[in-house]
Amino acid sequence: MKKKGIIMLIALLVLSTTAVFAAGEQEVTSKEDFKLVLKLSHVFSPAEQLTKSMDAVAQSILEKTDGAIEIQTFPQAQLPAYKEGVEQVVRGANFISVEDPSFIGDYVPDFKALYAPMMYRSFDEYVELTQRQIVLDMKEKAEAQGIKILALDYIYGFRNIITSKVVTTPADLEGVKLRTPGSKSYIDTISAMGAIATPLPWGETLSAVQQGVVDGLEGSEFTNLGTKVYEGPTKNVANTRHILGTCGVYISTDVWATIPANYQTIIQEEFSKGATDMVNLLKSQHSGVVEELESYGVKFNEVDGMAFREALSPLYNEQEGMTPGIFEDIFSELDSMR
Ligand code: X3X
Repeated sequence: MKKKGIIMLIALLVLSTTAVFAAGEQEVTSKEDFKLVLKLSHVFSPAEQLTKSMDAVAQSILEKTDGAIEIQTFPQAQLPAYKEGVEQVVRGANFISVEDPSFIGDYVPDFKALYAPMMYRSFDEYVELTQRQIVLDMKEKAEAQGIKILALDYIYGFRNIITSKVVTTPADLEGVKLRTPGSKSYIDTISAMGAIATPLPWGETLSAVQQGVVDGLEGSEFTNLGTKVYEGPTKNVANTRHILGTCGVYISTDVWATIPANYQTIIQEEFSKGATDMVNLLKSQHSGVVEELESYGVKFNEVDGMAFREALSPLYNEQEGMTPGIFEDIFSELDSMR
C-alpha cells in the first residue's frame, strides 16, 4: 500500500511540473485557471507618451485576458529601473523592465551596436531594422541570457544636446558637463562628442541643472516638453540627433514560459501594437512639439554634423563580445533601405 502511495505522489509531482513547463503550449480561458500579476517599471514621467502607452497596453491586456494578466505600471523609477530593472528580469522576478537597448548590451553586447550613435535617419529605419534577421538573432541571444524581448521600438525621439550656451561643434562641448543615463553607450557617446559625460538618474537631472552640478543634458524634444526641461536655464538645443531614443520591453524567459500560449499571444500583440501606435503618434506630433518649445523660448541650432560624425567614428569599432562584423552588417541593412 505504502509503495502505491509513493508511486502516486511521484506521478502527481511529474504531472504538476509538466503542467507548469508546458504552460507556454497550453491554453486556458479563465482567470480561475491562471492569474499573474506583473510589475512594469520605467523612468518616464506621467506627461510623456511612453507612460501613457504602457498604461494603455496594460489595460488592454487586462481586458483581453479577462483579468488573468494584470500588469501594474510604475513610472518615474518608483521601482528598480535602468540596469537594476533589467537585473530584476534576469533574476526571474514577475517584472517587466522598459529601458533602452543599451541596458541589454550588458548581457548581449550586439545591442550596444544597435544603440550606437548617429546610426538612423528616421524612426522608420530603426523599426524596419528591428524586424530583420540580424536583430532577431540578437533577440535569441537575449533569450539565452534569460531576457524575452517583447518590443524594441517604443521610440521617444532623437536625442539632442540641451544647454544654456549655443553648441554647434564638438569644440563647443569642451569642459561642458552633460548629464547622461548611466549606461556605457551614453557615456562613451557624449565623451566622444567632446563633453564631460555625467551619469545621473533622470529623477536627479533637472535639479542638477538648476544647481549647476551639470551644464546641460541630452534628450529628445518629447523629453524636453514632457518633463519641462524648457522651464530651466538650458534653452539651447543643438540638433545633433546623436542617439535615437527608444525603449524595449523585457520580461524573464522563465516567467514567460509559465504563461499560457493564448495569453502570450495577447501580450505580444498588445505590446507590438502599442509601439506602432506610439511611433505613428510621435511622428505626427514632433513639429508641433518643436513649435511649442520655441514658444517657451527654446532655440534650435543646426550643428556641424560631419564634425560630430568624425568625433564619433571610433565608436564603430567592435567592442568585446560583439559579433564580428556587426557594424558592417547593420550598415548594410540600413543601406538596403535607403
Ligand atoms: O532607459 C530608458 C532611457 O535611457 C531613459 O533616458 P533618460 O534617463 O534620459 O530619461 C528620458 C526621459 O524622457 C525620462 O522622463
